[in-house]
Amino acid sequence: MLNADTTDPAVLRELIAAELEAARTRTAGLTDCVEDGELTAQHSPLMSPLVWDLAHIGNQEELWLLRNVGGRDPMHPEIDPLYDAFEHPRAERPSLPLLPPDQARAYAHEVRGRVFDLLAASPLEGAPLLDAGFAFGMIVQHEQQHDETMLITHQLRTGPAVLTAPPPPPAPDGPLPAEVLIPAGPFTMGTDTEPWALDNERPAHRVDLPAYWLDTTPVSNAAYQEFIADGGYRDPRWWTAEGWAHRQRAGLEAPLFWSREGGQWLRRRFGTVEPVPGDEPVLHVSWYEADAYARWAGRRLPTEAEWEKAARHDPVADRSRRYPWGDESPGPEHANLGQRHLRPAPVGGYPAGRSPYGVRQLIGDVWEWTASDFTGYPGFRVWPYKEYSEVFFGPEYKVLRGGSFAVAPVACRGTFRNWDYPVRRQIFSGFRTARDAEAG
Ligand code: AVJ
Ligand code: FE
Repeated sequence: MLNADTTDPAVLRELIAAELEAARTRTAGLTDCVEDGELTAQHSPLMSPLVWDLAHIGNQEELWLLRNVGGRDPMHPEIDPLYDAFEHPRAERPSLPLLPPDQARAYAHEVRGRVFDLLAASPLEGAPLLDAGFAFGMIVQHEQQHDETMLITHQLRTGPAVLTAPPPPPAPDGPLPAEVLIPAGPFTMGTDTEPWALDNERPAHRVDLPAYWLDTTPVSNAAYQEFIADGGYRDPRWWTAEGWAHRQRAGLEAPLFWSREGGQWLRRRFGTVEPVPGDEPVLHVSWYEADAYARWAGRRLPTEAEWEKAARHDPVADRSRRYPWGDESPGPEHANLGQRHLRPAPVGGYPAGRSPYGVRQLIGDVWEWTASDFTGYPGFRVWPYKEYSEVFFGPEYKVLRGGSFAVAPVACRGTFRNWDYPVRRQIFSGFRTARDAEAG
């Protein structure tokens, strides 16, 4: 995978081609496994029909690579508004005159063929969109992000299972300390050097934090069940005012996809109903639920700065690294990424992926809710368009960190920031908790 040392254009071209292929193979896997009727249906008002994502992937690729980088004319200007995410909210998309599945596939395929011609002829330098292949990297990440979105649609879909994957590895060693101390001091948050980092990850800046304790692993289903059993969903003491109002209005009683049968918690996972595994990170909780659990536990959610320091700071060299384990691109020994598995790995897994402070599973498994609102870093500059990040800045969105089992390595790093409304829980979201270290 790309790092800041990849400067040879021939190497960069091969790497981009491989990432484009990998994204398209994944897209095909998510859309070829169901009948056309399931591609055009809306499985949840929260999501687009799968066929919308498919053509939107092609349309964004045409817009950024063929038109903006390559200077080509629009292929089908009349379809642009259909696939502009800001023109039509998701709930409306099934009623639009969308390209049917065969035409959506053919369009994305035709765009891709022309993109490979463009890539072969591109110097991959000499313009901001071209340097280090940035626009190609942005489009690769965009497709992978929509692949995660489509996997969420698969999770919301009812009916028999169509996706399969082997289970993730078990946690190899004995009980770990519940939390680790991160000593007080400054660290570098964000990046100026990660070639394909998006605008909201920039610029690098120093942040000084007081000492804090952070959970060694994400919160498990077993721990979360104690919160439920202790009446956590019935006690407004643990909830913010908005969180409690939402809990009541939405009738929340457990994570999304959970059901109770004969004293046992079950969950539906990609079409299979199974007992909730106690040792896995809790999944499909809203920010409000995560925040309430933390308060019940006498703790709080970490800020995103606390999350990033634990994930990136090397206290010996006093520098920030790309990943918890170092600068090396993620391998299967480091993290549960890329939809290799269709579930998070048991808590305490991936010892090779731990951070210098001993924190595990920061990358992969579950997106981790943080206490932080989504805002621009000091010195933020829109790049290359304000609709990626800036239009979402503000207190309505909470930041999630670290990526889930559904995130591709190319779209995940220690600086990567995701965001969503605090009510959302169809996403692959979990959390870990923190507390202040006593002064002195
Ligand atoms: C960064 C995951 C919040 O899916 O809404 C996709 C990514 N932006 N197309 C989203 C994105 C434009 C975005 N998230
Ligand atoms: Fe998009």
